[in-house]
Amino acid sequence: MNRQEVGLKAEEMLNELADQTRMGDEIWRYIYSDTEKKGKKIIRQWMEALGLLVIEDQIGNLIARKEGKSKETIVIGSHMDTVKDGGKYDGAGGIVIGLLALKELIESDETFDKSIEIIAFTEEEGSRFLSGYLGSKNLVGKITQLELNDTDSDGISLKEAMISNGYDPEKLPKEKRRDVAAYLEVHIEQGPVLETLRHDIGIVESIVGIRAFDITIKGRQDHAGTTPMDIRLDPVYAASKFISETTDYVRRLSKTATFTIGAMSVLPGVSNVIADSTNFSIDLRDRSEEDLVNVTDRIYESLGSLEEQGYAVTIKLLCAEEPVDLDSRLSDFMYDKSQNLGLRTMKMVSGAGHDAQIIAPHIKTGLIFVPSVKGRSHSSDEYTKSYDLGNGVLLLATILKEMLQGEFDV
Ligand code: HGY
Ligand code: MN
Ligand code: MN
Repeated sequence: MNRQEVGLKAEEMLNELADQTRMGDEIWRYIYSDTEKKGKKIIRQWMEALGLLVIEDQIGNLIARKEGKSKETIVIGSHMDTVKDGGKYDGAGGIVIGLLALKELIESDETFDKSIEIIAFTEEEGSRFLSGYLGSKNLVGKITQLELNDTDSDGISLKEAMISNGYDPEKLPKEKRRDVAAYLEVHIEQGPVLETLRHDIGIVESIVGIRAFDITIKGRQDHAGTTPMDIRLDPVYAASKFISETTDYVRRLSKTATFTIGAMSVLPGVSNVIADSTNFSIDLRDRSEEDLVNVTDRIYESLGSLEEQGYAVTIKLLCAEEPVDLDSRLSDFMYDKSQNLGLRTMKMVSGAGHDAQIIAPHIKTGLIFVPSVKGRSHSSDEYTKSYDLGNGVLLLATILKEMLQGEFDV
């Protein structure tokens, strides 16, 4: 395989997918959006060009399959959705690398002991439904009422969105697929470690746990000029104090925890009015479940004390994923394969969430990182060099060949 050529082909495919699925000048694909539908058409063409049988599952994941001698299946893939104003590589990079690795294997005309599927998962990011990871949750039968009742910014529930897009919530599986022997995902690192340490490949050993909240603090709307400072119930002031105190607390508690307020709004949002309410998101992550619980308790405590001061506080827990260790035998096997290919390889922890994290507790899972230039991601500056995309294809094809031929007994 000519790594450079394959890497350039991957880059060309990612450019096409990005350019065809912009909303205005932003890349944004979310579940059942027109841009996701357009993206699916492109990915389906790529899958069908490999001669694969392509179907959609109960929630809208795109699944392409090549039968092997046995029904036991190796699944590869990643997510086809993006964050709002996202990059070209997050998710889609793993789908394209998977397709090009599969193309190498199909062209080598081998018949495989196991079957193989490549899946383009929907709504990993949760940019429409904040519970997120919906496609991979469907693979393991973990879509519950919590997800089905989750509502988007227009108040439409996932259940209603499924029905209006022709999917039947009643048909969602209640348990994991029994025929999947292993899941492998290639993903951009979305951080600076591989580039800084000048490595080609990261083999992920564990993925941080995540807690996502939606918080509303309601105070008392008043005149900005005539209301003395000491009798105000200003929700923006209360929120800012909570955010800075909790940020400092997280910094003191752990070197690996992250606490992010990515979205914030103020109502009625007028400069000469003390706000009625403020609404904001919390994204809390750490590799230690104990520290996640510790900070979560602190969040409830701090916001609870605002109620005693007269504020009304609503806390919605949107997503709670535990830290996950990936299969060590599979990681060791992938590490060795990567080293044998002459790729500078290191083991690492993922600070980003992935479909792999949802699947890992139920199915043997491996996660491979390729470098992100300057560690940038969830931004239009996201970039991975074609050379590194080519390495991802080479490594995945090498690993898959052994797994499909039963030389690595999953
Ligand atoms: O938020 C994350 O880490 C992932 O991109 N969903
Ligand atoms: Mn992402
Ligand atoms: Mn991702």
